Amino acid sequence: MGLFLLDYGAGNVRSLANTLERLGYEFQWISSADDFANATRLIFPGVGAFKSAIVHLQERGLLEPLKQYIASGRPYLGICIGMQVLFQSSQENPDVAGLGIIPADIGEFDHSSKAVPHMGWNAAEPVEQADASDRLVDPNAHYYFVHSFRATYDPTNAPAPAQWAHTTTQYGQEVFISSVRKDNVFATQFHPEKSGEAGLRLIQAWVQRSDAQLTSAHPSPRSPRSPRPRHGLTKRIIACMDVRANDDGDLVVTKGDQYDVREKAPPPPSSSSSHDALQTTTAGAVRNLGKPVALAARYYASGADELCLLNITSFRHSPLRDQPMLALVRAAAARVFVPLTIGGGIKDTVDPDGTPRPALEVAAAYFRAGADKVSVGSEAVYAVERLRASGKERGDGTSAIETIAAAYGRQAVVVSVDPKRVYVGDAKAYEGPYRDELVLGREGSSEEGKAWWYQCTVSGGREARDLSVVQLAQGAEALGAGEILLNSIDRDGTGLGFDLDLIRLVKKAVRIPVVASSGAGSTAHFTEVFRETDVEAALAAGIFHREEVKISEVKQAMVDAGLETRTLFE
Ligand code: 1PR
Repeated sequence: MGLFLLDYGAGNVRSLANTLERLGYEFQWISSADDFANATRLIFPGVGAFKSAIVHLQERGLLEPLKQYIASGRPYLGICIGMQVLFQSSQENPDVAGLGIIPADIGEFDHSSKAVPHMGWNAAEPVEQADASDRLVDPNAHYYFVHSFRATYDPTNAPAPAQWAHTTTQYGQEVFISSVRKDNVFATQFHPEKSGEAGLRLIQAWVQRSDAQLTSAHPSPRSPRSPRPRHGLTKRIIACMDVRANDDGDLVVTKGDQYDVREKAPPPPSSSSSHDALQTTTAGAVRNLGKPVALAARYYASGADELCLLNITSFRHSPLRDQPMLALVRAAAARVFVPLTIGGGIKDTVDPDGTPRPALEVAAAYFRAGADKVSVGSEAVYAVERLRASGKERGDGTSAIETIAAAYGRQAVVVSVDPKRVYVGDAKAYEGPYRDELVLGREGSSEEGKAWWYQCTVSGGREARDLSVVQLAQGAEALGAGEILLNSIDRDGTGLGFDLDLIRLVKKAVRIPVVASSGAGSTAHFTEVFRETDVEAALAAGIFHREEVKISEVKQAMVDAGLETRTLFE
């Protein structure tokens, strides 16, 4: 079988390649127009911007051959941008034309009442009356979406694109086309290669079916779908691994208490419950909670919706020289089929021989290794400081956030924030610049009568900056970040629960999704953060590493609390 992948040079095609390898399929890359002649099945995965996909195809002379391939009737699977390019145009880049196979335009999600991008796991409901054996998309599963633009599903006013709809999905009060299927064309707005076992099943079914089985029957009439009161986007649970070299130079998963990752006390009794958890027991040594790839595989198997690997000491040197970290990302990406965020050291650096290494190049190395998103920490603080000093609303296009978002799309850029509380004494007497951001301790709590603001830090909390968390979050959003990973130095490793005041403050300040992090100590802390704030995801580290709480237990508690949740049996 001539299975080919079309790579347009942006985004993480490694994920799809890993998926096909895991399923045992051989494939080749389309590297020139001539390769289309040998293709009997073609997959076009895409992330990033509509324009960059079209322009890359044009520049490499692949646009016309792609159109001809599709017109020839051979099977085509498009993913995300690989679906959007089938349309006439996109509001994202109105100056470029799409392939025009589907007679409609892609528009932008309405930001006014929900976070955009639409990021996370959502359901895909079939619109055709096909029998189950003909379906490629499982109506009982959730799939991973990440996009800001969508094709509206509206059979009454736009019947032509609706005829293509295979499934629809609801985000906020908008119903959009989440997969299309007609003749030899099948394409998904979601990422099956990042959708866990459900996604693997979908790709396997598409590759295995014969051409005749893949060709859809004559389309049936489409009925309108009214939005339901609640959409199906689930609350995400993220397992985070802070990675650094231990004193022997091996990369290990470590975990701090308020960012201090060294053993303090005399050795604890040997209470390790996992063969992965190799507790180092020497006071002063870097805490060792296990091997990164083994832990990543364990979290994937137990239902984590996303994984995060932070190289917590990479601010000290150039990550491009850090080959063990890149090897680790490659190995993890080959074993986990949910989104992977990689952070640490994403900034402009200079090699010892004087060669400049822009942040974009560092990020590109992580994407090539298998990252789906990169997380920018210290560098985001400096970029927002520069933006504020310039007095302008927009950056000059040179920051790490801007350059990476321009090349890979804003959904690929997470800004990791490390704030710390600064207590100010009497709130009424406070005359500093953060008056509007002061949080007052709640009545009846141990903090009643206290007031504080949240100060940003860099270099893993080592240096405090003259910038508040609200200023940082808003500045990062203005520069083009797609998500905020909101840590709390005060709560990190304490098990006291998420800092709800901090989360509410930041959530109110931005429209992009926010991930609550730091302090989870029980399943109740997850249900609490989702009920008490409208945060999109919650992240934990220590309790998962030490197996005090399992991800499956968190998911069960969420189901019991009536929260939209992706469960493991999918
Ligand atoms: O500044 O771009 O090089 O990025 C460095 C990254 O490393 C930042 O994302 C920063 O948050 C992280 N980092 C740096 N030093 C530490 C440290 O611990 N000494 N870890 C560190 C941050 C916080 C979370 C943690 C949650 C949940 N770790 O990642 O996983 O607090 O923990 P819990 O559930 O156990 O409470 P750059």
